[in-house]
Amino acid sequence: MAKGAYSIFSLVRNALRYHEGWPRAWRSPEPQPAYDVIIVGGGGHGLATAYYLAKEHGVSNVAVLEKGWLGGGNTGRNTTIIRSNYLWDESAAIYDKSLRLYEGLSRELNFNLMVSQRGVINLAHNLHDMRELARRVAAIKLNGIDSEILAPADIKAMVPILNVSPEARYPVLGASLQRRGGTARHDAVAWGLARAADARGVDIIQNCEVTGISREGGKVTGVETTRGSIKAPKVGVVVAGHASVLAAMAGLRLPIDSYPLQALVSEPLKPVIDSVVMSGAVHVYVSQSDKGELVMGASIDNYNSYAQRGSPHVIENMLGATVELFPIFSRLSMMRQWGGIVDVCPDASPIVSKTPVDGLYFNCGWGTGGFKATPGSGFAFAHTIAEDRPHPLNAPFSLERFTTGALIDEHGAAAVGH
Ligand code: FAD
Ligand code: PYC
Repeated sequence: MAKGAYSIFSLVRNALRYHEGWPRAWRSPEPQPAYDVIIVGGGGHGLATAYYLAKEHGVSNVAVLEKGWLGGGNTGRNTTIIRSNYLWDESAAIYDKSLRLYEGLSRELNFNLMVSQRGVINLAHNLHDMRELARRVAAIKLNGIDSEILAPADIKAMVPILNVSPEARYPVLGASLQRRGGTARHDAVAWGLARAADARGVDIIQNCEVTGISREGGKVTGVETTRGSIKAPKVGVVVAGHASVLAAMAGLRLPIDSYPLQALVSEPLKPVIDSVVMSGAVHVYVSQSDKGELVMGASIDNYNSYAQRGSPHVIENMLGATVELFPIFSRLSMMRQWGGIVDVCPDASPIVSKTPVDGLYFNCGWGTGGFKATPGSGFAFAHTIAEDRPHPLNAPFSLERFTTGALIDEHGAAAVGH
């Protein structure tokens, strides 16, 4: 029977059983005493790393240890925007690899990630923005990535509810557009990767917090957890906003600052916007989910914190700017607000790297923009761990760049205020 027909049959059968009896998408094993590789962090990047370790390198004696639930960190808290419109060649390579992987991932995982390439529009509000935008579009195109410049009339045609009047408080002078950019359903990404990694033999262990990183003679030997000691000659740490905490467990200090980043969703509306609109200058990004809710986010709160909340004044300012740009939102009610802790490097680029401890690898620093990088990051990090050397995609993102000075400044491409 064709797979599609089987899925429909299964859906109907389970609906008639009041949705009781669905098989689990992944096992819930007890931790084993030892593995070939331990991945700390069950977000999208950790799960993608485990999936590609098994798929690309035949390394499946792997445990993913997650202190809470899968995708409960930034993976399940982000605003789901995917794109690859980055300025520098190094970033373009890894983010576009990721976008290309996303384009085929629902089919590969046989799991609907709801990838929607509806176009990402980045607004320019002043002359400086326009000059910067022209430079970026040219650089992006030189890397073979789709990018174009829109005039206000083109933007209005794509987003009729946007106020492009020259009288507006934040006048829209133009925009860049990446048509291949869009959104993907964040928790589906975690679940699809988890199911596929589990099917290849990876143990996914939730409610298992890593409390220590064990070392002997400069080599990693395993981890201490709330469920006991687990040995492994290789440990990959992928814990986003908690990277510095885990690094300290191994006696390392990372050039990372952790900040809250907030997002919120509105009550559901009929379809009003069918692309993603971002404004780095006024700190607003908006898209509409399939349920009709507007999904919006702000810039980071500008103080360090591990509290997944954030300050009201940040979203108050962001909503003020949103209403200036989209006057029809003025009487809309917001339903939910939350925060995630993002890990920001001085150059707003990630760290995907070996460390001075043999067998210990870190993948972090994706800051406000790592959801789009999930498959690409996992692909490159799996190679780094399996081969004990970086993949060409992540070689520029090693820890050494902070001593050599070969920084990759992507503050502008982050498109979210830092
Ligand atoms: P996470 O999903 O945070 O996973 C790390 C996991 O590690 C967590 O589940 C955590 O519980 C676990 N962990 C931590 N400490 C331990 C420990 N000691 N032991 C075991 N487990 C531990 N990016 C985009 O590209 N597009 C967007 O639209 C976008 N919007 C965002 C909006 C918001 C509000 C936020 C907060 C972030 C946004 N991002 C966006 C950034 C993106 O969400 C992250 O860069 C990305 O999801 C990081 O994935 P991860 O797997 O590395 O981290
Ligand atoms: O990187 O596209 C992005 C993004 C959008 C919202 C937060 N980060």
